[in-house]
Amino acid sequence: MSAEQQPQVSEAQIAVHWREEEYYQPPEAFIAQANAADPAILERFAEEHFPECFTEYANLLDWDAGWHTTLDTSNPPFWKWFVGGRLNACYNCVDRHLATSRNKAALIWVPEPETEDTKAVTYQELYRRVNEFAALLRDFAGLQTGDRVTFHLPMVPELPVAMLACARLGVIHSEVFGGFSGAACGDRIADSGSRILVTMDGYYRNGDLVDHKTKADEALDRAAALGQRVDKVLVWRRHPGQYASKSPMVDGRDFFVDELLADYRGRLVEPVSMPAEAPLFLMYTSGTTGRPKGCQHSTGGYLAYVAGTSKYYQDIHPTDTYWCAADIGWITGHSYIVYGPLALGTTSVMYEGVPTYPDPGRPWRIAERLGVTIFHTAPTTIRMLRKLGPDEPGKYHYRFKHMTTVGEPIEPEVWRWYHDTVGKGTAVIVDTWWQTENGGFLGATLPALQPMKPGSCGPGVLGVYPVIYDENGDVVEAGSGRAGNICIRNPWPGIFQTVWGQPDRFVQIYYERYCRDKDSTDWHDWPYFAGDGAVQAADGYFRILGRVDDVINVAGHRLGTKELESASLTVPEIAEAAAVPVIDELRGRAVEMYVALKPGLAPSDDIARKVTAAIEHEIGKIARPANVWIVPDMPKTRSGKIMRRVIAGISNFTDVGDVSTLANPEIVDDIRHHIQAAKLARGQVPRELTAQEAEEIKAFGHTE
Ligand code: 6R9
Repeated sequence: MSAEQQPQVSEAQIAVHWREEEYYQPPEAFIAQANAADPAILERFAEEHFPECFTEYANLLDWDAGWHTTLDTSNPPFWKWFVGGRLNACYNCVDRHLATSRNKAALIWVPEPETEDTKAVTYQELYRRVNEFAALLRDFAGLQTGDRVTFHLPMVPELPVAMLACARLGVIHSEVFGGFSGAACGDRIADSGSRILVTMDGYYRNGDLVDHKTKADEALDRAAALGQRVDKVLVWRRHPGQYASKSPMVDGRDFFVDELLADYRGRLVEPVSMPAEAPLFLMYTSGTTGRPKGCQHSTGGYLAYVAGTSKYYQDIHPTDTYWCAADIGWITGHSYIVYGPLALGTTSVMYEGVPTYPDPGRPWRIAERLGVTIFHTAPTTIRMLRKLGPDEPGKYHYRFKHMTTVGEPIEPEVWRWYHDTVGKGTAVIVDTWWQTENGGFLGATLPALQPMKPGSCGPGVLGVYPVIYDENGDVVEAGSGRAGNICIRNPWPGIFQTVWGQPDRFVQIYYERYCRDKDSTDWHDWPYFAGDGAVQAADGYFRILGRVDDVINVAGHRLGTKELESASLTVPEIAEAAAVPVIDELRGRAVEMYVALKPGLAPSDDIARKVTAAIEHEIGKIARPANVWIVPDMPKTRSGKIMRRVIAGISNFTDVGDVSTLANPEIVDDIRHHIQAAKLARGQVPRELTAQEAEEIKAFGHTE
């Protein structure tokens, strides 16, 4: 049969085989205290009550003016929530708690060095610090409502202080993950049009005081090259008064925040009453094509959504000590360290450093010492702690009532260790599936009302109605055992408003795929395309298979293949580059790069090292490839597209699939032989992949 005659069966339609996992019921003690313990809540959020059901979330906030329209669909898919309403996000997260909880800890910050004391920031103290910094941003930095400001801050209390200060002024913040490179920060400064950068001299990571300010200089150079001038760099010092960076302060441009603040002591700034649909922040994420996307989140809809989901899914009560061990530079930290928990007036723990520093008992020591009741982390961290300290949790006397997992699919064996050993069999687990674009959870179990099932996130959350479509837009029925593209049929308040400066891309990437009628203003015609493959069991629970586009999820961070490839191409010797995922026991996925050299050049370790350095420079250490393979040529289609699924198969020792449509099929065996021999020699042969993993590798790059 020639290639043309073969039936077109897409990867997503292939049946997925694995055994169904058994349910775990929540403990009675948990149910007795849960915020959502009455099944009537499921009824209140049933589809016939949409969109009004979300007033229940909005009513968790204080509004300066009520809304006249809960959901405005007049300009699809640019949905507007709570139109006419006005509020201030900072007021809701800080000021309104003063009356009852002035001296309660809002944040408890745990520095990485165990010799340094833990610091509690009370709501009163947070109020003071946020007001002073807001005054500085307004009067010294000249920021006004609607301006953008970029932060490149690590996990220190100064980060939530800066976020809330912006929220107080209606200034749009854009935090770049501290681990990202200066160049990556510069790209985001330019894209968002920020004139101000807020950074820090250094921070602790794995025992070292990392020099961070140097990245600001690279960031500004990059931003300038892209046409964006930064007027001021505001530098917090990890130890006020002592400068920890080797990078010189530039006169008239760089300023120490601790020195500037002396002029703003005790200053108060009125919270600016913002329209519900005013942007609150940007969070950049990777997508299928090169340029990162600035996901723009709203004030009213977003804050209502994270408050509601924090209450019912995180089960946060005023008496809880809640620790989300994510980074605030990731959407999880924005929604579930800062905005959600603080909107509810809880105590939110922040940890500066690496979970395994100085040993894998560290998180459990923190939990014991602070009396943490709710713990929230990612599968990559759970895997690492399980590998390095499988018995450590048993040595500490903490007691969690609730644990969350987020960021990647969790393997059922890892889930069970989390449940039995970390949770000591008495905590519920909520596996939360969602994305940067979504503001808050999309798929999860209501912990007291819906049983847990290892490896599945559960059904759609309250007021969110997911569906799986096949390539033709037909519904893949629950229980059919077939995988497809998971979509959300309806808008919800946490959905991002647009891609900053690129509204066409917003529509094209997320809505065009399954839109039924572009002229329709009925939301039913505009399903949201999430870009994940999934299967739905007969009970309605979803199991997420991973990305269907060319994004590699390393330890919960989405890395675009195009970004990795563009970074490699900054090395002058490189002619072509392709990035593929390899299954990695700890990080979920790791990156492998395949590069081809310009004609006449000989392969060398030096060139491979340059590629690694370029990726670290352009994106950050998180993206460092596990291997860089220099190959004579890439497997390509007749139209010249690199077939990533073929090289992904080689890297993972799986079937490379049909190569008959390649322009150069002979290259495949050649590369396979060379690379697999090298991996054998390096002791890097992966274990046998699960059905789910094999499926993902086979589907990688299927959009090509
Ligand atoms: C919050 C966040 C989003 C991608 C998403 C999916 C994967 C996230 C998951 C999960 C399986 C879960 N993902 N949570 N996969 N189970 N509980 O992670 O945002 O960084 O944008 O990543 O992460 O593939 O599409 P983001």
